[in-house]
Amino acid sequence: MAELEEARAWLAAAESVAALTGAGISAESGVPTYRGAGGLWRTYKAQSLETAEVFARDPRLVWEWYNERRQAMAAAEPNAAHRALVELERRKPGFNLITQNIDGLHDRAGSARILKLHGDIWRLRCTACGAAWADRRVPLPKLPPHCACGHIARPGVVWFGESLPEGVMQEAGYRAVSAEVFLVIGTSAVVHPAAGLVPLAARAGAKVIEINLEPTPFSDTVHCSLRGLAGELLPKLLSGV
Ligand code: BJW
Ligand code: ZN
Repeated sequence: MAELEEARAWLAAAESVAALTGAGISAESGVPTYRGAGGLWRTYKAQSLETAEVFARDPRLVWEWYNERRQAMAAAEPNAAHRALVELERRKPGFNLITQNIDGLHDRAGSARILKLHGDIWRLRCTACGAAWADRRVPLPKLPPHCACGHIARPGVVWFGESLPEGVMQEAGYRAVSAEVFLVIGTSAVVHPAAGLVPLAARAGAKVIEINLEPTPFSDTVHCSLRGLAGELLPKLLSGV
């Protein structure tokens, strides 16, 4: 596969590498994606539970959904693609991982520097005082969970219409424009502002390498679009880099 060889050469020569990951990187661990075949949002019910409005109306209902997803994610193990990015971080000190995922599998694989654009399902945040904390209990003993101040806590994730965690997008933008090679792995690249990092990196001169089972809005314009499973292609791409 000449394309893969060329992409590997770009990676080998680069000091500054960044990756943007999406739900597809965790699909082989058994965590469902959002869109596409088998995606969570193929059912109307799931998507409608991931909004601030529904949470305000019925926090228990929303928490039941998140509690189920936490159980499924806790049972999942990081796969070869997560592990390949840990190895890349070890070999390239200038590597930066930007993820849209909330499942914590990059942390569990051992990646140390992770910019989480859409939060983390293993963190909770108070709806009143803004306190935030880690809670990995599965299942949560009482729904909805409460903050020490007495108010209801919400999942520490970002829903549509909400701002991304402060400073994280700015740093991700900086990493994208500083990268010589920008990997885009397992994301449909339709959710903004995350998707905007792809053209941002390209305009700043990065070689953009996409790995996805299906074409995305950027497949025709990236420098290299590899079609297949992240857990197979990523270790191949990074071997010997
Ligand atoms: C494989 C594979 C395998 C499968 N190997 N590949 C600019 C333009 C247009 C709209 C907007 C804009 N700026 C903001 C917006 C609005 C909105 C937005 O983007 N809307 C568009 C969808 C139309 N964005 C927001 O609201 C964001 N906030 C924001 O912009 O704040 C500023 C603001 C506030 C108020 C007003 C205006 C501006 C927030 C976005 C939050 C996203 N939240 C979610 C849910 C997280 C919580 C939860 O899970 O419960 O994040 S949505 C969901 O989508 C989740 C994901 O992180 C995100 C991206 O999905 P991802 O990762 O790409 O997954 P999939 O399923 O879409 O794709 C999987 C891919 O993998 C597929 O391509 C497969 O082919 C592939 N694949 N198996 C390789 N084995
Ligand atoms: Zn509180």
